[in-house]
Amino acid sequence: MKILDAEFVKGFIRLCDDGFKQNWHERNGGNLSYRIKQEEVESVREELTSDAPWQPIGTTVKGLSGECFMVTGSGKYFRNVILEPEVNSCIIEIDESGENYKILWGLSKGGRPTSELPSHLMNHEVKKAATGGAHRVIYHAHPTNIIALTFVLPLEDEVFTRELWEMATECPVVFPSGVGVVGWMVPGGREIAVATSELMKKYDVAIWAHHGLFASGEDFDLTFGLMHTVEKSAEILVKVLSIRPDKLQTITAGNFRDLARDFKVTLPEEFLYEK
Ligand code: 2HA
Ligand code: ZN
Repeated sequence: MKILDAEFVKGFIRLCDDGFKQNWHERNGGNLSYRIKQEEVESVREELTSDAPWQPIGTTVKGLSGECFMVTGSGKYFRNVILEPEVNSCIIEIDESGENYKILWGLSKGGRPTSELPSHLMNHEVKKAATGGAHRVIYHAHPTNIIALTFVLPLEDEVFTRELWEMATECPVVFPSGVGVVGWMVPGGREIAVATSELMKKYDVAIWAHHGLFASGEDFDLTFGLMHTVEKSAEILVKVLSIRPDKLQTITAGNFRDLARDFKVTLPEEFLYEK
């Protein structure tokens, strides 16, 4: 099969376009990676080449050795992925040691995989282990309202989770484990990758203060939907805080416990503190 005919490639491209249309990807902002299923790799094998050199990832992901990923390119624009996927994205393979990658397809006019490759791969490693292999997508975007909130709310998991949950009844059902927050750090390196992947052991969403958001999920719909839900909730909170600094009424801790019971989700008590 041709790579551009494969369902996973179509899903990857569609997410990039949807994200751009949401205004989450100014210039080259954001990046996306998908851990390709073995049968999907085989289905497009005719277009993969193995003569590119191994290059260092910048961290070690032993749990991903031999895996292949589709990833956006460093410095590439999300809005261009739909026009020229083979120029703006690539398929890479991880070596046995988990320390190097090799490009098998794409970036046809040159370039490297996303500058956030260490964070993407360390998140994949954690999520693969934590979900028995179910999670396959890691998505980083720059949604305006979540970023705005990182200037006015305490950078604490408990505060962000509770405030976002309160903004829409569906939120605790969509992200019942909550959201984690990383204080401001230099992006692109191993240090922020370690901090983010540590949070991903517990959460499917990690906020980077004054920068953006990472979301993890089983497929493109769930991962995009998670990003969308979190950012929509942040938008409501920004509007509420813009109208007045306090709420006249809200969803209470007791309401959340009732919701958890009826919707059969577990909501950790650490987020249901009395205010
Ligand atoms: O420019 O979003 O975090 C890509 C990024 C870096
Ligand atoms: Zn970014």
